[in-house]
Amino acid sequence: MTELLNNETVVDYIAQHPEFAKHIDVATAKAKEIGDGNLNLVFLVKDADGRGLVVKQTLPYVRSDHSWKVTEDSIFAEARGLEAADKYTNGLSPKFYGLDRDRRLVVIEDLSDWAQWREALDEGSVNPGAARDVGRFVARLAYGTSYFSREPQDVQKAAAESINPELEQITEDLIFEEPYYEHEHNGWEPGATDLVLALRDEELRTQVAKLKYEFLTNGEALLHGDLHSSSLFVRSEKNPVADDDTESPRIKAYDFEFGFYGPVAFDLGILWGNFLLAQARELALLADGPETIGVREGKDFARFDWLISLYEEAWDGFETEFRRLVGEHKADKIFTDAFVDGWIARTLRFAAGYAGAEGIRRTIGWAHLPDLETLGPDRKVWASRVVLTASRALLERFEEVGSAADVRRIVEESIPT
Ligand code: SR1
Ligand code: MG
Repeated sequence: MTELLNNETVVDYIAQHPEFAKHIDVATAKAKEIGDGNLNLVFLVKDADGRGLVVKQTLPYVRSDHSWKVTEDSIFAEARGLEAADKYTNGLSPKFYGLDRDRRLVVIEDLSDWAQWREALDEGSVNPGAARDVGRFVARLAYGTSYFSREPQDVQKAAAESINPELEQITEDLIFEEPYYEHEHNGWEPGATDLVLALRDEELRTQVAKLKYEFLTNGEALLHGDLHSSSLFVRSEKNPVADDDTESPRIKAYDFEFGFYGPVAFDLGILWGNFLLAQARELALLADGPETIGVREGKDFARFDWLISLYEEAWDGFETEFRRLVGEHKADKIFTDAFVDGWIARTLRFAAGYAGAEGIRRTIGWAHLPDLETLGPDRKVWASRVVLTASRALLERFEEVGSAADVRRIVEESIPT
């Protein structure tokens, strides 16, 4: 097991590594552990002038359950993802300063002027253009690491090097299995039990099986692998950007430890599933009781309308950017326009399905999130029911989806009123 750093030893560590120390004044640097994820320590190291860097070190266990052992090798996926994102996504990820293989850590740019998107959303933020940039991020990473831009042997070698079986297994279990069976990891408010038990039916399991099989077998591009709103930074009041500035990045994607060669739709679907959680939270906060969920009379639905527009904004960012890149250069001339159209349509359908799977697992599985957890018991039930109903509809109907507007419609139709 690698020796874990702490707030004191991490500064000594940086001081002994000139390639990292050059980014700050080590003599005045102080560190703080700021990690809130499950699998890593995250140290923000800042000097007296405010210059900083971040050290992320893998834990050999799940932070909240030390008996659950996890490989420390996920740091290699982290480094691989950071490197690829740095290379292909044009500023939509933090700068990567380096990997220390022995200490199982990476050092990256300090983004403490940015806000974690989930925290911002849970506080009621509106972030114009952020979803579009996440779509662009997915498109650039997908294009840059796949057969669309690279030679087959090159992709196959990269795919082989990117295997990440232990973390893939976590996703397989937590997203594609446990929520659909009785399992000790599951948990929900009693007021949602009818919807939870109804998920355990063969037809729905078959839909989930299609998504899981795609996840297991379609190694088409390097994925982020866990692209939810806590894996994204957005602009904050400390680093604002003008509304008409369409070039400066509005997001930075981080936390690449779940990365592997998989279906591009998975990243988009996880993102969409987290939009659904934010929408359900907003609906629950706007309602006075379960019977007034979605009732607009006397309420300000402006922010909800923005939240529900994010499926289309993210998709448009993805599709427009992907088509632009493929239009500039395709590595394989037999990838005709009709083939590209078909690939995009298929990616959309699977993304809709993955959004449903993410909505369900975040509501009743092991990894709940503050979006619903901080609502209080009544509102949590109302929001859970919205997420479960919409997610179920997405699982049942993902193969019919022909546009991001269809995804929005399926969700809207699931809101009780
Ligand atoms: C044990 S890890 C649980 C979850 O946290 C991560 O962010 C992934 O979403 C994973 O499923
Ligand atoms: Mg994470």
